[in-house]
Amino acid sequence: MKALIIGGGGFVGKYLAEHLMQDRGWETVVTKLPKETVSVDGCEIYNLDILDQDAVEALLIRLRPDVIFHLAAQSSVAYSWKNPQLTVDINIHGSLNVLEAIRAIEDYQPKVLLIGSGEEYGVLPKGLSLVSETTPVQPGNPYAITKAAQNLFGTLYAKSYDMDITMVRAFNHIGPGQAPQFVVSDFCKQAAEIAAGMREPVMRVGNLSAVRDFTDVRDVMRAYSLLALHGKAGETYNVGSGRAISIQEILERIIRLSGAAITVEVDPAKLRPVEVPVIQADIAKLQADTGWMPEIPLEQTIRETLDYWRSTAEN
Ligand code: A2R
Ligand code: GDD
Repeated sequence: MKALIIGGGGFVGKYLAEHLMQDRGWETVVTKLPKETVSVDGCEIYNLDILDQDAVEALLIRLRPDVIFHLAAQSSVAYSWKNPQLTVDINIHGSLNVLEAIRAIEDYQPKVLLIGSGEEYGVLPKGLSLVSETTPVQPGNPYAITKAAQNLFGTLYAKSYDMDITMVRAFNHIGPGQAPQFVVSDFCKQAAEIAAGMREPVMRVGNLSAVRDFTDVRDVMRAYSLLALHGKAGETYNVGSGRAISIQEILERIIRLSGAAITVEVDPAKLRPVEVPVIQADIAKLQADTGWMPEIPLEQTIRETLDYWRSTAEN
């Protein structure tokens, strides 16, 4: 099996490449942006900007992968409020370029995984706490709108052109190496720097009342490869833990694990114009079709993320 990871220069790309090569034994090729560096042993690497459809098509003709994992995105909800145009360009226009490039190649039918988001669901209808794939989407921010659009295009292309596309709605995934603009990484970095005496003992936070569904990135990678093997064409799958936890609780765990005396201050710049209060995945469909179960406890992921930032703070 030959796999191509598009947008592999980010957080998930490295974990996915390692998983596909080491756990699955698949030949794996990664694309990244020219400014990025990717170092995964044994992996072929190409520069690719998904806004250039000709370049996407040329690479696909050259490689003809059996499976394509489309990760490339503007992935920050917070930044999507600041630059909705760029978010639309990359997440909608860029994804369409990938789909159109595949369609333009004769006799080519790869499995495609389009990575969307649990954010697509937005504010839940009253009385509902878990979201399943049939829950109507009501995206509550620009990022979520772009991922909902990507999902609609994927569904449409699978049905209209008989393409083997499976859509994923990934809920919050975390782990060592994630950029510090995301909450667990952000809090762990601040805690590690406070413990190392590099900053005053004040943790700057955003909205602590939000409730989210967190999964270790390594568990999420297993779900992606299982979906590449068993996910149905034209179908959407939630990938999350099925458990929800408040950001307040996450903060308390990180402070406790850091062992430092830390006070907490809300930073108004970290509050978003609108916040979806609760996002929690119903993962019954994923489990029924793939047998996947999350394995890594949240406490372990937080500890390892804190250790990652501790070692960075020491160097
Ligand atoms: O935005 P950058 O400079 O960090 O680069 C991101 C890259 N990317 C692109 N790749 C090709 N052509 C483009 N025009 C383009 N624009 C951005 O996609 C980054 O290296 C990668 C996405 O990685 P992360 O932002 O680290 O996201 P992560 O956590 O790896 O999530 C993977 C997927 C995304 O579709 C998320 O929206 C979803 O999972 O949750
Ligand atoms: N980043 C950040 N920093 N978030 C904070 C903070 C803070 O100081 N304080 C509270 N939060 C809250 C945010 O308001 C949000 O409700 C929650 O923590 C998680 O925020 P992020 O970690 O920034 O992630 P996200 O939920 O906006 O988006 C991530 O998960 C999505 C899937 O649910 C990203 O990885 C997306 O790409 C992904 O689709």
